[in-house]
Amino acid sequence: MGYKVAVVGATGNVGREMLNILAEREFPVDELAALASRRSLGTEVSFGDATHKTQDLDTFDFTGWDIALFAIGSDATKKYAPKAAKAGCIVIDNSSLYRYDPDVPLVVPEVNPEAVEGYAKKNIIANPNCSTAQMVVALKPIHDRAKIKRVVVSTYQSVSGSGKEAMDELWNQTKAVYNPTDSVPPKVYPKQIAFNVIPHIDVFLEDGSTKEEWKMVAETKKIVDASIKVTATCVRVPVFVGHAESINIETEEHLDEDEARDILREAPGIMVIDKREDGGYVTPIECVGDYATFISRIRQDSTIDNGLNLWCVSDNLRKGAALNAVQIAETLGNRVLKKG
Ligand code: 11C
Repeated sequence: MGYKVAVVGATGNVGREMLNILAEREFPVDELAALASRRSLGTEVSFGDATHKTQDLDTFDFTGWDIALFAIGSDATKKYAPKAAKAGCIVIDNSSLYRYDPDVPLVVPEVNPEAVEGYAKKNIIANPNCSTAQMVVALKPIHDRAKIKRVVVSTYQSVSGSGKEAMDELWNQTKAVYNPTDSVPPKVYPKQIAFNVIPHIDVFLEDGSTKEEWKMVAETKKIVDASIKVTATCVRVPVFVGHAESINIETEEHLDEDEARDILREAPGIMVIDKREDGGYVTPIECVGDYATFISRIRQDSTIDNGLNLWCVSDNLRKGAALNAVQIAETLGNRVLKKG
């Protein structure tokens, strides 16, 4: 016997990936509901070899459903997640709405799988922001060995993190650069994204940081260890899929770069590609469609006593969103629900 699973926001970038990954990983689904807003009603989505017509989220009754994977914005989540949770269905939510709620676990299964057991207070488990998810997978094994004191991270984030409209904006602006009569003014982003980089993701906060940067700080503390200090600069780059991060790590104990490479090689969810030669590292375009968090350019930071630098790349729609959500469902299944 398996699970009755609903995917909420089944026609979006992340919802479609959730359906692909549930099928690819053979999650034990007995019954599937692909839910969407009225606007996308009746759209067909693929689940393995089958095709499902989307059903109306607004009128759907979650009673008797085991798990709902939510991939809709915070406003819609606020309306529908409590309804599903109250009906007894466990919500795994990809929005930022519940991430900082002390009664809601925020889970990356390679890092804090045990946290799923705290789901019952609200019947909700939160999925972190994509840029946090891949970073904490890399930080955890280093923290366990040498205790991380401080992290300085700069991100290079792809436009798929802002949805399909942003991908279209990059595509159309890129074409327009070669055909200037088709000028495409910025709409999703505050400045042109084609052939440019923009040091601004999400809204500005009072201290001059952005919400994306704040999320990396707050979520790392909740998932890994509240004592870790993080400072982040988040940048949008003209890449369709795949986020990259340059991470500088200061540890309490000394960790040699070779040992760090070995530890990362053994760690769950990580693939180390680190040859000190032309092309001996991973770039975003190579990680698309993959499950792993790729680590390259591991080296000592000789400006401090105990410092390491590394380069971290992952598919933001997979490890950063849909894959992590499905892994949470798997962890919940193995540790708590035990069906299938
Ligand atoms: C981006 N990280 O790349 C964002 C997208 O809090 O789940 C995901 C936002 C979030 O724009």
